[in-house]
Amino acid sequence: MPTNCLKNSDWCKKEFAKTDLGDLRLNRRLASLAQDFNENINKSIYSATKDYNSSKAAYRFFNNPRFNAEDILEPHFERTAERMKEEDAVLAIHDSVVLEFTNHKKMQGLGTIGGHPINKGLLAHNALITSLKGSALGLLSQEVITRKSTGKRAYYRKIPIEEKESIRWLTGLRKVEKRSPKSTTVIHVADREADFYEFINEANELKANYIIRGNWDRKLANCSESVLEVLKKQSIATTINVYLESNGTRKARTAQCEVKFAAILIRPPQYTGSLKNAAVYVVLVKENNPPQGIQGVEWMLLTNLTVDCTEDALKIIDYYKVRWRIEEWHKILKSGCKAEDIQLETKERFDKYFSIVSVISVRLLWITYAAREYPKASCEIFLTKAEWHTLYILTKRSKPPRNMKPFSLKEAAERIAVLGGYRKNNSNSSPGITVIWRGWQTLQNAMNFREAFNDANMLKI
Ligand SMILES: [Mn+2]
Repeated sequence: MPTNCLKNSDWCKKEFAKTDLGDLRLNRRLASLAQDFNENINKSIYSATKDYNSSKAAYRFFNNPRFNAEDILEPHFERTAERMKEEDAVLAIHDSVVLEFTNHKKMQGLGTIGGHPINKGLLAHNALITSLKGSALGLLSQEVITRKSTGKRAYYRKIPIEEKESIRWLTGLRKVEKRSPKSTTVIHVADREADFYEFINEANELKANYIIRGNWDRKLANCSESVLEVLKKQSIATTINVYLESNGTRKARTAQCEVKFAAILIRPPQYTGSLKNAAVYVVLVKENNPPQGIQGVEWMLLTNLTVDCTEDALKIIDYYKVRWRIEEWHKILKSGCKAEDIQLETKERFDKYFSIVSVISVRLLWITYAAREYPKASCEIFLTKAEWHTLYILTKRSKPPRNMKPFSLKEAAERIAVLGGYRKNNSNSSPGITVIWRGWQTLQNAMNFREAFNDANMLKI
């Protein structure tokens, strides 16, 4: 259990305590803005701030050219690194999320986002640190990018990686390696987008561990076969059940998959020039009998972690499955924080706003999964006494007994989720991220009422 968790209602102050924006007032403004957004995660800047003056101050803060989004995130990166020190090994999950602002006609600094050329937006590339089991410890890198249209593919291949958009994956890798405590092993995890030779090469150069999903079958350096041809000849190591969450296009289901693994040597594509061959382990997860008309699971996982036995292969699969956390975090940013609805006129202003809500939403992700990883821990690691008392009253409709002990983390998360519409249907189920952020918002509203009634001397609880 990380003892240096993001704690109770003071956590905004603590998380941003080491902020140095060059002016004390700015540092304080940041902490109070973070507090406002934390209490109003789905609201506009106007309605999240307390009054006209504070919303004016918020806009002034975002307009201030003397600091940038990375200055805001710096103290959070440091806190994340501190939390990492308590783990022997962690995952650094890298991924990009598209933020669409097509209807924000006045916003400057937008780029293409794919699809129709009329669609405009930004691309946020992040590295989310989690425990090996998937509790979020924080971010260690964030970059918001304006995409340019890339032109012809053949030409694009030839330009050096430093000028390509995919440089963001290397930048993320370098930043995480630089900011990580030396005592903690970091395993970088990414989806198919990171399957390009420069990424694998860079990880090897930095002596960084990676697990990425292969995007295509390739010929090997030391024989005439391809990766999949080599795997075809391998015997099945084991069979596993993979639970697939529902997403926009598929229903949730459990897929029965066979697992194979092999050690291979891959070679750089010609256009990269003089890069060295790379020794890689490949783990294949392939669904046996996918339902009719549905494309079966087929993950070709590439890693530089040693895979000598079935146990090693299963570990790689388990770590890769945690990658899904970053997709859930994207969901909180978009559906929970409604980051795409925010009205700011330039990319620079948006970047600053985005860095703050990113930190807040990572905490909600942490609550969701810490409750599963450490169910018996006290809820006081993320709720104040007033908060869990209020949670008791809201969900029990009665007064908390005297000398009542704080809820366990699991029970508190479940009660928050109930406020967000969660109905437990079997004893093994745990609430997901959507009901948690909705419930969190309800609890924060209740805290506001409670404070107002207390201030008005109309309520003593
Ligand atoms: Mn992706």
